[in-house]
Amino acid sequence: TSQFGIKEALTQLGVKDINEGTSTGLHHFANGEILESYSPVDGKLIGSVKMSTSQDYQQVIQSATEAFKTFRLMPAPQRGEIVRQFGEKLRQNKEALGKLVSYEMGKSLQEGYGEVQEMIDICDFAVGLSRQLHGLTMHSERPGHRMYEQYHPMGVVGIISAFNFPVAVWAWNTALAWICGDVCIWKPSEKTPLCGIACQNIIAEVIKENNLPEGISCLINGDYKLGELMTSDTRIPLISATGSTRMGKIVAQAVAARLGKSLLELGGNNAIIVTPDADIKMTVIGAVFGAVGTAGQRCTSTRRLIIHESIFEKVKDAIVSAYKQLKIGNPLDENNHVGPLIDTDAVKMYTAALDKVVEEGGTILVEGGVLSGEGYESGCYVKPAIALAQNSFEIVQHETFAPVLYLIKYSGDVDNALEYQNGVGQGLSSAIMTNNLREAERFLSVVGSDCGIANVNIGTSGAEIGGAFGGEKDTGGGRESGSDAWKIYMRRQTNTINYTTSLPLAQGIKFDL
Ligand code: UN1
Repeated sequence: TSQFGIKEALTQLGVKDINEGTSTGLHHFANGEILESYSPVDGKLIGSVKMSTSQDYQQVIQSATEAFKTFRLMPAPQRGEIVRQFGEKLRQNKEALGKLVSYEMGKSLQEGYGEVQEMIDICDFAVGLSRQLHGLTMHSERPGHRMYEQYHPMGVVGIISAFNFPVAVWAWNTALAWICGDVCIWKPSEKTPLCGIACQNIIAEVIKENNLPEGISCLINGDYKLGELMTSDTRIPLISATGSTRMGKIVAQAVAARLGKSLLELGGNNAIIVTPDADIKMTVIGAVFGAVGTAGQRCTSTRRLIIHESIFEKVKDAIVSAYKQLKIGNPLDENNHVGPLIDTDAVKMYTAALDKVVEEGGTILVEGGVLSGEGYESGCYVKPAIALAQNSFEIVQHETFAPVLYLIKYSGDVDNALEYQNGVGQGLSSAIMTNNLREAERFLSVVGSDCGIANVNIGTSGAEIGGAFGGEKDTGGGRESGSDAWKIYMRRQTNTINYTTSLPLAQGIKFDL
């Protein structure tokens, strides 16, 4: 891997030393066991980090709470300036961080860079937003009264993130939380701890250069037990969690039990509806990237293609032949389209899904399989597969985090396709490929897609940061990133001011003393 400059990237990001036992300092309280990070690219040990104990956790939460006391006093546009500097450092480190993401997580180098680009974009967005944390003013029903609302910083935000976007999801949360005046504690996935250290090193530099308290950005590595400490902690008013629906339900219940707020980004089961009026060439690009990009490990990955029977054969043949062009291999080599899955457990789930779809009566259209031999030593490389299936199959209803695409045939009008599209537990992303205005508008209407994201003539993955990102039903209902997603990071206060010499009551109530 040295030919791809991984060593240099690790050094630049200050991650290399972790392997030699030195702590990053800078707010990384870690006195627990060692967590080793192996690359799915070549199966080699990249480095190891120390996990945080529950005592470490107490120290972290304390310094975060302390940091909040001063950070909340900084004017929002000045907090924006901190985030602007963070975005600048990300630009300087884009190549190194993108490489680390690709090497530790296994996504293609292009996608690794793309992930860092999402971080930079959300910083830019947040900088502008830092001057636009607007509340409304209302006309009071009482004379000589003024009513308005304001948004105040809320406190410590807990971020629990997944392996598949090991750096961007943290940035979507922190960039907004910071301009909102909050401080953050991040527990990254145990599968990508070095990405977490690298990010923490970058922001720690900015914090230091500006003489701000370190507790503004805290990092803790560890397993679900650390997550439990966070979710049950009343000192963390908001928990933002990304991961499986199973995990989200546990988090949601723990946070709700103490009436905290949670922002959940959970599983997807995303479909593209391909109608008789679809542009086939565009459909193939959107569907293939959606299904095999990130080796099918995005929550927005395309899992189902719902194709009209009149064009089924044509679309199927075009997609099957596109799959023949796919190059599977080291994701750091830009000639390859598909890298490895995150680990061998993920490979097992992939294999089990393919067995299951056949067991349920599906037909394999593009054979899957685990690759072995030179270049595939990690055991994490699999062939993207396609199966003809029914929407009602149990396995089709289930989100398998792997490149398995199900083709489903529909007949009649677009409502029948919509029934399939909406006929799953999850509600994250959806798309329709059509040049028919009526079908497109039907898809976007109240009786159309029930997902948080609904696209026309675009695939299901690769959302821009400017929109609110998230989904309904089993996806958890949270919205992150653009639009007004910032509001969840602040507490809203309604203020009524009386500038008269009498005290009229609302609702016309008379109360004379
Ligand atoms: C995820 O998979 O957790 O829309 C997030 C996309 C990316 C984010 C995916 N912007 O595919």
